[in-house]
Amino acid sequence: MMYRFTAGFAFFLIAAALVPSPSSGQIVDLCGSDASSNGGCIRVCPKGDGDHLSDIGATIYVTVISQDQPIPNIPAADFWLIGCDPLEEMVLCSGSASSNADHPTDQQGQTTISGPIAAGGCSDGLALIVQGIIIPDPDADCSVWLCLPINARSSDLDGNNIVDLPDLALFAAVFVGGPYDKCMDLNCDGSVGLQDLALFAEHFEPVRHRCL
Ligand SMILES: [Ca+2]
Ligand SMILES: [Ca+2]
Repeated sequence: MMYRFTAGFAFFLIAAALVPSPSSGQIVDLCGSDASSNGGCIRVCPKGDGDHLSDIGATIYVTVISQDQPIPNIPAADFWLIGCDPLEEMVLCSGSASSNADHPTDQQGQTTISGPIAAGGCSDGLALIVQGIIIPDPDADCSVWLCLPINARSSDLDGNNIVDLPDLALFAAVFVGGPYDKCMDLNCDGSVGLQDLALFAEHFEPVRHRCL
């Protein structure tokens, strides 16, 4: 599933970074923006009916800066989240609005992201994209992505954005004594047990849990 973010997607990110924002006429300053969250373990689902970030106390607070000036009026739909590590990817539902901001940026360039995330797969840490640009970490001289300490887990274990029998087979293989797999540890408590089975079952409805 790691290949769902392909070279084409990377090209899109690069191209977007070179284009001034249509909403503000400014280019987002990669090294001036910031985001924070208390972090936590969030259950995501392709249908977008998993946890809300606010439910787990992990609301993301964002400030978007360009040329040392805040950028107001960036549309809520211009924000979305991806997994920090492309090798263990959280697979977003294409076109979903479920990881967008709560509202456009205000006069201070600030907004929040507190809703659910429509996705499958698994990721330790989430990175934030604003208008096609991945926000870098200001505490690391912007040399790496800013990685928020939010671990995403989904019943869609194979990341094809459907929760169905192949996902159940993957879960069962670990549940009955297979080696620990953090992606099956749906409550992020360090083991795979009955609580994880219950969480898996909540979203095991093959027909309903496709991307919207
Ligand atoms: Ca699946
Ligand atoms: Ca667990």
